[in-house]
Amino acid sequence: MTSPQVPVFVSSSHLENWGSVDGTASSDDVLLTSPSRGTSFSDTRDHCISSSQTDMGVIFSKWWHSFFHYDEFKTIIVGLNNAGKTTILYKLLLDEVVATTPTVGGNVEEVVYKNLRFLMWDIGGQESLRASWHTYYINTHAVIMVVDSTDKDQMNVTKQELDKMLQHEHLKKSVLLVYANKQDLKGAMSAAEVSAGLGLHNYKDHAYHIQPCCALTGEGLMQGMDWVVSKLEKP
Ligand SMILES: Nc1nc2c(ncn2[C@@H]2O[C@H](COP(=O)(O)OP(=O)(O)OP(=O)(O)O)[C@@H](O)[C@H]2O)c(=O)[nH]1
Ligand SMILES: [Mg+2]
Repeated sequence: MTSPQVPVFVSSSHLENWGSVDGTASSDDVLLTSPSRGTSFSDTRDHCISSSQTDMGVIFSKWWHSFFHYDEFKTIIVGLNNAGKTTILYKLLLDEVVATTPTVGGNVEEVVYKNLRFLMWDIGGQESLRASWHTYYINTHAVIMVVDSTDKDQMNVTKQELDKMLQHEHLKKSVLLVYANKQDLKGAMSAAEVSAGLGLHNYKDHAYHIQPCCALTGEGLMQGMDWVVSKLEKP
């Protein structure tokens, strides 16, 4: 396995986690608007970065952005619970595997990759949260759907969620990247099998790409992002 390419620059300036403390997923936990920038984590976070790191990130990011201007692209990371969304988000952001717990609400981070700024919304995939996914769709440039490639039993559920999503008017112009995750595990479906299971060839109105990956090693993650960049730079 080759080691993953590290993003050109990552910023931890825009770190926030939202959700309830008791772990009970509820649509009331979901914010309709972007959380304010630079807020330090609350105790509900499912990974650890100190607030001083966050403050330093804010200062550095402001300085950085005073010299360089980036376009910003909104990206939502969706998929069933346990698919690996949060692991992928923080692997992209920090190039580290963080310990996760099921996300209640979500995480939002800013990742700069190849001079493009991505505001990435990682949305909890528990069943009770899926009904609220649509509240995040507005102004989305890219949808990243993460699939646990070992979870054959739930492919149909994932397909139904994807069908529903892509019919939503706010996602009409979004590009779709599917990460066929957990390729390191025995019995994982290949990208072609995941693609067939999701019926991706039926999506005539969306540019899509399926990328096999392993969030733990990072293998495949950058290739997926390269495709997103190519589509957003030259639609
Ligand atoms: N073997 C293996 N495990 C992975 C991989 N990606 C994620 N995991 C593990 O899968 C579990 C779930 O990962 P999360 O990132 O929390 O999943 P999630 O999609 O954010 O789940 P929700 O927040 O509940 O929606 C964790 O134990 C991860 O370490 C992978 O590529 N390979
Ligand atoms: Mg999560």
